[in-house]
Amino acid sequence: MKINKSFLVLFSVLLLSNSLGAQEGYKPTQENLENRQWFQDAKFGMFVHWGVYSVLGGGGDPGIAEWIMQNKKIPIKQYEKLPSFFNPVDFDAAEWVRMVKDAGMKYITITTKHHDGFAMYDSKISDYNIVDKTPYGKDIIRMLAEECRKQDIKLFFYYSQLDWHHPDYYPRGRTGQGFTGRDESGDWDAYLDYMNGQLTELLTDYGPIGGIWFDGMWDKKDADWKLGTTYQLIHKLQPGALIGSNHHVKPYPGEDFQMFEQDLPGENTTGWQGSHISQLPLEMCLTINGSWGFNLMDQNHKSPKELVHMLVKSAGRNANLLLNVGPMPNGQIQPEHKASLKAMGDWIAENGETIYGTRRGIVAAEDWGVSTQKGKKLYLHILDWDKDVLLVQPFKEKVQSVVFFKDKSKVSHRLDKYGLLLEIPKNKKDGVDTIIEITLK
Ligand code: H79
Repeated sequence: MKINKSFLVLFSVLLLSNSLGAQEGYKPTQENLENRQWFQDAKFGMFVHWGVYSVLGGGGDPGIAEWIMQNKKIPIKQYEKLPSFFNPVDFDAAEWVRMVKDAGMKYITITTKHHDGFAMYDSKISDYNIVDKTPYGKDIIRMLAEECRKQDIKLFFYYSQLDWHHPDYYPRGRTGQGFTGRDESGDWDAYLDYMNGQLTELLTDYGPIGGIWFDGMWDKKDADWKLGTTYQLIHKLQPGALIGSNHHVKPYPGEDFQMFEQDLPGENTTGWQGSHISQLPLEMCLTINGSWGFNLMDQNHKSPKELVHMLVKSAGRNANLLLNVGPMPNGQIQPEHKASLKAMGDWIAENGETIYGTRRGIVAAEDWGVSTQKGKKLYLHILDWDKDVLLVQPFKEKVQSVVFFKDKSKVSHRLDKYGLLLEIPKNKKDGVDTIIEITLK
């Protein structure tokens, strides 16, 4: 009996430490639930990694960008010179948001503070911010927030819990150690207060926001982050704001969506992704080349076709695509990336009906492609199939009609116990995505 009891105590302690004090018993408000639905319907957003690191453009290394402080072991004293070179005179919020709309994207998620600890907004509780430390001296987050409101685009804030600059981020985690030059001491609770203070600024001074996109908790995954306090604070300030965290493990109570970095849900090519797929809205984030922040040497641009395929494959797995660009230090988006976004917008203008507002369809993702669905409309997206017939199986539903989405011409098909056999003649194939529209009975 005694053993059982202590086992129970141990078990609940383990449970508690596992969820790191997250917002246990959290019940999302009606507004939050509606926003989750909006989010799932929206399908496509733009991720922006912009900070004083952008000035260095990776320092000639195609594999380095927003991590340059860590990768090149730049002490804080030296890194603090960077803000004085950050002067994005060509930044035009209206142009960015226009570009986002033309790409068919419905929201923007932007770095308000990355791991380097530099605030890209007018923080009052730290002068390590864009207004106080750069010659530019303007709050780009405010400009963007205003423009997003004008053009009906939702704005989400990326916020790094990990901080390579703050003295109280102590004990240190896996990164940002001795090279930063910080004293080997600090007050963890003071750091959490600071972080909650910045989040309070972001959630009170910029109007209604889409949500908070956390990153960096993995740096100290066993620390007591007091997530419950932070998540409660956010949900109190803006109950409709969605919380997600890129901690690479199963979502904690209080989170409203789950994200996957550089991988489709369930895939783990990066090697650090958890395999758990929750019932929450899902989002995959992806670099448009190989870098998050601006990198001068990175020529690894994904083609428009690859990008459309990622959007479609995400949708077919119930996930949004958050496609990242790293703006240049002058405030412009690289022309190659603008062109790709434009190409995606052109594709979506034709085919958006098969993406927006859909969910993963009844046909599971296969090597040939995926399905999306809205009510009785089932869309098969054939992305990679060069034969003239395709057997979709299992397929148990009755069908009313089967047509090519593009021209609504009939698709010859046979439905039997083996599945749905489709004929796709060469002249009906599309180089990017052959979409079959099935109306179910
Ligand atoms: O903001 C972008 C990146 O800077 C950030 N997340 C995206 C959205 C990012 N940080 N780290 N990573 C991406 C790669 C993660 C590597 C990890 Fe590890 C592997 C984290 C934990 C294991 C190696 C060991 C790096 C940190 C510890």
